[in-house]
Amino acid sequence: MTARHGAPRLPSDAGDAARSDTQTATGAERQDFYARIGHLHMTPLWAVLHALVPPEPAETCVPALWRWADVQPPLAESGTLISAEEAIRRVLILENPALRGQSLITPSLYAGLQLILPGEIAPSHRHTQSALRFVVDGRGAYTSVDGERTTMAPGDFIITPSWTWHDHGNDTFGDGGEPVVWLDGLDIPILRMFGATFAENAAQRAQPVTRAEGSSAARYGSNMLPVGHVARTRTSPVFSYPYVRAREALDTLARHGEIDAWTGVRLRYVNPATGGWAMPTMGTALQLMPRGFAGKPYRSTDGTVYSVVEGSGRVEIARGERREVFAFGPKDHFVVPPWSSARFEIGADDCVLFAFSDRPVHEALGWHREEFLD
Ligand code: GTQ
Repeated sequence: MTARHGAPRLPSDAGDAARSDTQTATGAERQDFYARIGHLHMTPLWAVLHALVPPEPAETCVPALWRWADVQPPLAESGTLISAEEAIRRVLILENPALRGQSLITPSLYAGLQLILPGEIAPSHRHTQSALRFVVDGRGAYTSVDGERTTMAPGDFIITPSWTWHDHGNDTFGDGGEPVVWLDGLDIPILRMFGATFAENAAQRAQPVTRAEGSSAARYGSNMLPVGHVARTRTSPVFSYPYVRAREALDTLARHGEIDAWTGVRLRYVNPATGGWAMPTMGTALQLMPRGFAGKPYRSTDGTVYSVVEGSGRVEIARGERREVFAFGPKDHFVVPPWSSARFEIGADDCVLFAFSDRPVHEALGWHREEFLD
């Protein structure tokens, strides 16, 4: 900075300029200046500072509910419109009403409902995005990850780690064959933001099965690890977390009365090799709230997607003056935006919810915040 120009005296925001006792330019002069620096692809910070650095998170999306009764018929209809083979992935994306056309359920998360019919194969591919599956309806479909199949049952949580080959199929036939629907959660927006999206199709439609079903569960998911195991990634080597076991754990804790006033009984899915979240970018949890539970409001910086497994209730989602109440039941999905509070009231049966968010990212980078409100 030369003496001729002097030290810059920038008002902290546009409003301060009026109070300044030195200079300043007229509105027209400023507009002219902005236009001139605009040609240099520059813009004044003071015009946008308040929006860039707000006192608390701006509202970037809205609460939304997808009722199974509304969603199931078009999902079934999609099965008559296109095959899994042609679609590659036959998914109806859950789009936040405030973010239509962007394949976003929150600014950082993607969610969709995927349908596989008996006899179908969704062909093998891999991508840098991580995916989670949470089985919503039907049983008997499978997903193959790196040569090992996992058969799906309602409430199972299954992981597709970044850059692993995966195909989905459903070889249940005849009377026993069922359409299977699961919730897909992917970190698509996060990788998009970082410019790190890569994908590849496999040569074969379905990858060869190279390991017996249950191998990963035996090796990593039995509260034991192979001696000498070294975690090479942050993703859990247990790629299927069956509902029966998770449900039993919640039930035992609930019966012993360990009910948190905000969340009931809430357990997170863990990577046994690190103790961390099961996936590096998406945190997953299963939550039981007993019948009649009337919870207190909770909010956190991680916008959260819920899949209702059992029971029914109401959730009040609030942010400032905005307040919305959704009545929900089994197989419904809803989203709680970042920094909106959620308060649950549970009906006549115990309620189980699956939840996922980008909390591991917030925690890893040191900016996660949560509030337990009254
Ligand atoms: O199953 O691989 O919902 O690649 C979106 C992108 C599912 C998948 C989605 C995908 C997949």
